[in-house]
Parts: sequence; structure tokens; C-alpha cells
Amino acid sequence: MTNSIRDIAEEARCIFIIGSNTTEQHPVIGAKIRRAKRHRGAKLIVADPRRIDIADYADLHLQHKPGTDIALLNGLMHVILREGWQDDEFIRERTEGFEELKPVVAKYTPEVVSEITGVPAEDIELAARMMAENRPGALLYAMGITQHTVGVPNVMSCANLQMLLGNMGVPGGGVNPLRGQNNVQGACDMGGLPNVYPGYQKVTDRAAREKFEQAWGVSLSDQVGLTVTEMLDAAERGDVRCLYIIGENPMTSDPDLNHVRYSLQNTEFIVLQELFFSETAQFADVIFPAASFAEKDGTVTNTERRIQRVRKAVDPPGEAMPDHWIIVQLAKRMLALGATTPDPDAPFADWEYQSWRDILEEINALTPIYAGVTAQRLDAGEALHWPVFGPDHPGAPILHVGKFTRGKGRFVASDHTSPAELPDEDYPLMLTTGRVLYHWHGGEMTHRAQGLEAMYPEALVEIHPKDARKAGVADGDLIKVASRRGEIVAKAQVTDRVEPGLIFGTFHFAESAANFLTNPALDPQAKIPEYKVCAVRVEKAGSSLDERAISE
Ligand SMILES: Nc1nc2c(c(=O)[nH]1)N[C@H]1C(S)=C(S)[C@@H](COP(=O)(O)OP(=O)(O)OC[C@H]3O[C@@H](n4cnc5c(=O)[nH]c(N)nc54)[C@H](O)[C@@H]3O)O[C@H]1N2
Ligand SMILES: Nc1nc2c(c(=O)[nH]1)N[C@H]1C(S)=C(S)[C@@H](COP(=O)(O)OP(=O)(O)OC[C@H]3O[C@@H](n4cnc5c(=O)[nH]c(N)nc54)[C@H](O)[C@@H]3O)O[C@H]1N2
Ligand SMILES: [Mo]
Repeated sequence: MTNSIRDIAEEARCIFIIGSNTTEQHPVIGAKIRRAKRHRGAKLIVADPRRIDIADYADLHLQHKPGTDIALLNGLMHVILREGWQDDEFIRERTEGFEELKPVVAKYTPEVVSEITGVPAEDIELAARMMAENRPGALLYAMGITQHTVGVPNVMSCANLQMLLGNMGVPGGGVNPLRGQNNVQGACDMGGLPNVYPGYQKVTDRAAREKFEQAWGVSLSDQVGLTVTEMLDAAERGDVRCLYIIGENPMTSDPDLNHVRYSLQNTEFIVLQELFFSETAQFADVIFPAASFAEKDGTVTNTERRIQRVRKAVDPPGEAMPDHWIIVQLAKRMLALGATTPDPDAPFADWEYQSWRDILEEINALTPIYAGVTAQRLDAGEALHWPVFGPDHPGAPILHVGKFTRGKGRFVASDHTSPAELPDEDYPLMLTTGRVLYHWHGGEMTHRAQGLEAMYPEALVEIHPKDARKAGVADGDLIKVASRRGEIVAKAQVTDRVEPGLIFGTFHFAESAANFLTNPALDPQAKIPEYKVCAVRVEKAGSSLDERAISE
């Protein structure tokens, strides 16, 4: 997030949520937004193809078709420019590329956009006016924006809108991706990406590479690695022969599971580090039992770039150990085998960490944005949002104040492009996928919680009454959902939360995970799969084959 949860909740006069089921997936932030609306009259606009819970609190719900976000955002900008509501001073002083944006946005009249998105033209006009009249405004997005073959242009279009309104670098504004996993921000910050070292220092940047070579006493590659989705394809081809999987369950969470299964079967050697014997565990040659968040000390970095101290509450069961301990043991065995021989004089070559503090000291030394995130300051209870450039630096709850990190904010205009797979005669419905409040991804953790299981015990697929009637399906019936890649059986939840032509499923239940259906088409830049759109057909389950599938 460019901004903090607090300044958005307390100072945004308009909150625009696009592609985030905020009250179900980020309940704390969702509750604060509801309060901002109720107690201080902040305007709330929700753009989501489903009538999600927070849409019921909104001043305006734009229920656009999945995969039409660029058109919708361009339409909002069209109206803003047509009416002269843009922040000219901000555009002049702080941005570049505005002249190139104009002709693109000019094509997206409310009528054109209405045709593409299904949103009434009046609502597009109304939303643009609400945003213009209520500044500063914060834009919040999540997977509804990113999980598309146009994930990157979607995000850029969000940034275009906020720059046009001058909503950047101010309290109550910003472009705010709500991060998912408790420490996904921290994992990225620490270089858990194929192209960067900790602190987003590029592997292709010679100076950065040399710094880490000197610190660790080894020579390092200048090649960008593979993303998760690319690794499985490489495994299938035999280009990757070994996978070390830490806290990830690709056999429920990756797209096109029949293909994932094939790739995992084709991998010579798989090491899995897990809390539980997950769906992926059946493919593992070795399983390392890992300690959970409550069983270890350290930090996580949350969605607002705030580094939070995590304190061990209970001992891990059995032989389970913290992930970092396991990795260190493995590294030491590899060193003993002579895999590489680090320069013994390098400051961080010995893999000796007594506690999380030792690890944090290395981070402080090598990662400028975390330089001042010391154990001492965290233990003293300071709220530190990176970048924290030194022990006296206060951190930055709001980014791009006065100046963008890259200098000028760049408008990059995009045109609407259709998703990789759209409904057709054979597969007439569109499937979008995501989560519900009660479960967490493949459910390895939440299916073990009795209360949650009691609330939500089986896979449900949301389907509009019209489509249900067409398929001869009643609420609670078992249905078979098929795509070009696979099929599942799940219970129909007949509801007008979705529009006709759209169904919604989750990947919370292994045997009926929507990922047997999803399309592995990737955004060419971010390599994120198009989880949010594919084509399917639905029929009532009932053939003998289906009954066998269910009883298994
Ligand atoms: N209870 C619970 N909470 C979670 C998680 C969980 O599994 N369970 N997972 C966590 C993680 S890792 C993440 S990443 C977040 C995800 O949080 P979210 O992204 O909020 O959750 P999703 O359900 O994936 O999708 C969000 C919304 O996108 C909408 N959508 C679908 N297609 C489109 C589209 O084309 N455009 C737009 N604008 N919207 C679309 C869906 O209707 C849905 O309401 O949640 C986190 N929080
Ligand atoms: N169809 C569809 N698919 C999706 C998505 C979607 O919206 N639609 N969303 C995608 C997104 S945003 C995400 S983040 C992924 C999530 O996908 P995954 O990351 O695969 O799912 P999780 O269940 O969060 O985590 C995997 C495992 O980590 C284990 N674990 C938990 N804590 C620890 C720990 O401290 N150490 C270790 N070693 N293991 C631990 C859990 O037991 C769990 O089995 O799914 C993606 N897949
Ligand atoms: Mo996520």
C-alpha cells in the first residue's frame, strides 16, 4: 500500500474498492472502512462483479463483468477529463505522459464503457463525480485487479486514475493493494522473488550483486530466475529436476491442477516444508515438519509495510522446527558437502544465527529500506513502515509525498483487452474464483478448525437463479462444473450475488477445487495466472460417474 490503514480509515473522503472482497478477506480493514462510512460519512464506491458484503454498505456498486476493469477505469477518467475535474497542478508538477493518456481515454465514453462492462452509463458518470467532489480519495484493490492476463495494465490504470485526481502522496489517498498472506509483503521485501535481492536490489545490477557477494562470501548469478508458475512448466519439461517447497500447496492453489499433478509427478525430487500433510505432500520425497506462526519468534511485514514483531506463544509439536532453522541446517549440510566454499572473512558467511535478532542485524546491514528496523526499536513498540533508512529515520507510512520514488509519476494508458478465454457455445458460462470468509486457501489450516468447518463444511458454487433454472438445478443440488481442463462436483448456491452468465467458486476444498478448471494463461509481465476468468459449463450431477467421484 502507498498509504497506511489508519490514514485511509480516518482521512479519506472517498474510498474506492475495486476487486477486493474487503469485509470477508481483510475483515479488520473492512470494519474500519464501514466505520469511516457510517461515522464520518466517507463516500464508498465498490466495483465488483459480485454483490459482495461491502457492496451493501456502498453509496454506489458498479457491478462490471470480470475482466473489464481497464475499460471501467478509462471510463471514469474520461468523465473526469471531459468535466475538467482533473488536478492540473498535480499533473503538471508531479507527472509525465499525460498527453499520451488523453487520446486513449477519449475513446472510452460512458456509452462505450457501458457496452463493454455492463455498468449503466449514469453510474459511471455518478462515480466519477463522487470521486472528484470528495478528495482526497483512496483506491483499494486486491486479486480482482491482479489475477488477469492484463494484471499489470489493470494496476497501472488504477494509478492513472489516482494521479489524475491528485490523490497521491497525501493522507487519505493512494493506490493500495491489500496484500494477502500475513507476511507476503515481508517475503517480497526479503527477496522472495526471482529478480531481486532483499530490498528490491536487482540481481542484474552489478553493484547490488557485488555487495551481496562480499557480504556472503560467494559468487552470485546475474540471471533472473523463474516464477512459481514457470517452475512447474520447467519441471514438466525436465528443465527443473528438484523442487524445495516451503509453505505452499500448489496442488490446490495453482491453476489447472491436472497439469500441476503431471508436473509434480515428473519432478525427480521434491522436498516439502509444511505444518501438515497437505495435498502436495503426496508428491514429496522428503517432508520437513515446520513450526507455525504461533510457535516461533521474529517479524512479519504487513500490507501497510509495517514491520510487526511476532512472539512465540507455544512450543512446536513433535519434531517441528522454525523454517529458518531448517533452512540453516540444510545450508550447513550443503557447505559440508562442498557445494560452495564461502570466503571465511565475509561478514555473513557462516550461517550462524542464534535468534531472529541475528537475522535482523544482517537485514539491517544489507537492506537499505530496512536499515533502521532494529530489534531494539521493534521491542520498544515503535510502528515502523518501510523505508526506514537508518536508526534515526522515522519510516514512511505514506509513500510518494512531494515526489514519486521514481521522480515523476508516469501515466501509462492501456486499452481494454479481453481475457484469454471467454464463454462460447461449448462452455457458455464465465467462472470467477476466490475465497470466502470461513476458509483459507486449500484449507489445510481452516479445515482443522471445528467451528469453521461447522459454518462452512463443503464447497459451494454461486450461480444465478436464471442459469440454475436453465440447467435444471435447485439450491443445494450437486452440480458438475467443467472447463476445457477439468471438472469438479460441488453444491449449487443459487443466488443473485452473481449476475446471469457468471458463476463463482473457491479453491478451499481439495476435491472440488476451482483450480481443476482455471486457465493457466499468465500476465506476460507479472506472470500471475488468470484465476479470475475462464469459461465453463454446468450441469446437474447425477450420472453414475459423478456419484463415484463424490463418494471418493
Ligand atoms: N478468509 C480469508 N481471508 C483471506 C484469504 C483466505 O483464503 N481466506 N486469503 C488472503 C490472500 S493470500 C489474499 S491474496 C487476499 C485476497 O483477497 P481478495 O482479492 O479480496 O479476495 P478474492 O476472493 O480473491 O477476490 C476479490 C474480489 O474480486 C472480485 N472479482 C472477480 N473478478 C473480478 C474482476 O475481473 N474485476 C474486479 N474488479 N473484481 C473481480 C470477486 O468477486 C471478489 O469479490 O485475501 C486474504 N485474506
Ligand atoms: N483459483 C484461484 N487460485 C488461487 C487464488 C485465487 O484467487 N483463485 N489465489 C492465489 C493466491 S493470492 C494465493 S496467496 C495462493 C495461496 O496458496 P498457498 O500459499 O499454496 O496456500 P496456503 O494454504 O496459504 O499455504 C500453503 C501451506 O502453507 C502451510 N503453512 C502455514 N504456515 C506455515 C509456516 O509457518 N511454515 C511452513 N513451512 N508452512 C506453513 C499451510 O499448512 C498450507 O498448507 O493461492 C492462489 N491460488
Ligand atoms: Mo494471496
